[in-house]
Amino acid sequence: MNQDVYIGLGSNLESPISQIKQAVNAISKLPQTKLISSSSLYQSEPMGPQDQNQYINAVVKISTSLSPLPLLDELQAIEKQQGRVRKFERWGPRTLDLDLILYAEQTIQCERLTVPHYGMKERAFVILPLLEIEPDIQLPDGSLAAEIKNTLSLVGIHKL
Ligand code: ROI
Repeated sequence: MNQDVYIGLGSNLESPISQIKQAVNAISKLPQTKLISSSSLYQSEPMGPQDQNQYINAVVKISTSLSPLPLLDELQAIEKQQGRVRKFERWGPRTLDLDLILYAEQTIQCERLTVPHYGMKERAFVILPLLEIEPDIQLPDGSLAAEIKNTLSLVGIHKL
């Protein structure tokens, strides 16, 4: 069965704009998957340690028959192909971060994966691009992304 899935992309190292474009292209080629839409790119101030570059963020919508964990494996393989090195530092800089933010209307809690993404309601760099491609989207708990946006500071983020 095909499911609508939203993926958040972020990069602040090694030509972030190219990293994001390359990742969207790689996502569009995943097995059993169709790219439905992709947001504009957004430049955003880092959340977390401030001694790192600004981020480029985007969200894409796919339709896929991959189950959540096989899809997570594919996304982590793309991160690795694009030179992501996992560091011990929490919230440090990264060449590419691919987050499974929503998987249909499912709530998933397991060791490797929490869906919806645990931080998405606090992150303008997820909510703004998500709303751009899906203005009416609702989270599994019934909250509307459009209402979440009203609770967020939009300082330090702009569409490119
Ligand atoms: N900050 C911004 N602006 N964008 C991100 O994608 C991002 N990703 C992260 C942390 C380090 C929390 N900060 C971020 O993982």
